[in-house]
Amino acid sequence: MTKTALITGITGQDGYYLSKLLLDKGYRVVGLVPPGRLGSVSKLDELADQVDICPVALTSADELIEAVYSLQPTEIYNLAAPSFVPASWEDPLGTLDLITGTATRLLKATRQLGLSTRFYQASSSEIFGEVLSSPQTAQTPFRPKNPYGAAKLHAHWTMVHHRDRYGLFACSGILFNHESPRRPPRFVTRKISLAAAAIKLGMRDRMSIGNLDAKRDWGFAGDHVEAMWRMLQADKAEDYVIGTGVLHTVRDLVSAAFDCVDLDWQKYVEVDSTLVRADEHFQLVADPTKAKENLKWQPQVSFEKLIDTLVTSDLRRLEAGKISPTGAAS
Ligand code: G4F
Repeated sequence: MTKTALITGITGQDGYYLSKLLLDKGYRVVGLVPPGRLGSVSKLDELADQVDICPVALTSADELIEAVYSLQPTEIYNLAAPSFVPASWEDPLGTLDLITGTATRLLKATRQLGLSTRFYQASSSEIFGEVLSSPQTAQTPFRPKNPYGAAKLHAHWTMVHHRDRYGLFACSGILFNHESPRRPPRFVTRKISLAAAAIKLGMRDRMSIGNLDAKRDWGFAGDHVEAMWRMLQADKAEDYVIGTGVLHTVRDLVSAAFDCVDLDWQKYVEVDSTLVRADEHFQLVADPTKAKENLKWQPQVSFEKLIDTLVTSDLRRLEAGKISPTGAAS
C-alpha cells in the first residue's frame, strides 16, 4: 500500500529535500500549506507537480483535525516554523504560537483520531542554548537563550508528553545547522557564498559580517532530512541529535567560500558590529553517535564540499540572472 507523508513547512529548504527523498521512496507526499501562502509552492520547483497540496490554516485545530482525518497519513513531519533566530526577538509570541501551537494542534489531532501515524517534530540545537558541556546529546540539559529556542523547546516537551501519556510514536530530531543552495541568503552560509560569487563576478565589491569567531556545526540539509525519515522507520520512538560533530568558525566559512573563487577574503569582508549577536560564547556541536549506531545515519557531505556546492550554485544562478547579487529572486 502506498504510504502517505504529510508535511508542514513543505515549501522551505527541508521540505524540498524531504519531499524529494519520500517521492523517490514511492510515498504520496502532501503539503499542508496556509491558504495565504499557496504562491510559495512554486519554490518546490520540479517537485511542485509531484506533491499534493492541501490548503490548511495551521492556526486552526479544526482544519488540522479534518486534514489529518481525511488524509490518514502514515507519517507526519512537522517542519513549519519561522527559522531565522534574530527575528524571534521581534515577535516572541508569534514565534511561540507558530512553533508550539502547530505542533500541539497536530499532536492532538493525531491522538484524538486514534491513528497509528508516526510523528516527527523538527527541533533545533537552539534548545541547548547556553550549554555547560560540549558536544551535545539528547541528554544534555536544555538552556535556550532566545525566543526561538524557547518555542522549539516547548514544542519538544509537548511532543514528549504526547509520547509518554498517549503512547504516540513521536520523536524529535534535534538538528544542528543544515544548509544547501535553497537556504535563504539571510542565513550566514548563503550570505557568504552569494557575496563571494557576486564579488568574483564583479557584481559587488564587499560584504559585511557579524561575529567571525562564532562557531557552528554545519551540515548538508539533504543528509539531515534522511535522518528524519530514518527516525520514523525505527522500532522505537526516540529523540536524536543530528549534526556532523565538527565545529567551524564563521571565519573558516568565509575563507573556504572565497578560496572557491580564488579571492583573498580579507580584502572584501568587513565586520559590522550591529550584526554581532549578544551571548554567543557557547559551542553548539552535535554528538551524533546515537544516530550513527541506531539509525545507521552518517553525514555524506563534508564542510568543504558543502561550501563549494553553495558557491558554485550562486555563481551559476548569478550568471544566468536568476538571482540578484543581494539574493532576491529576479
Ligand atoms: O546562519 P545563521 O543565521 O543560523 P543560526 O542562527 O545558527 O540558526 C539556524 O540553525 C539553527 C540550528 O539548526 C536553526 F534552529 C535555525 O532555525 C536556523 O536554521 O547563523 C549562524 C552563525 C551564528 O553564530 C551567527 O551569529 O553565524 C553567525 N553570524 C556571523 N555573522 C551571522 C553573521 N549570521 C548571520 N545570519 N549573518 C551574519 O552576518
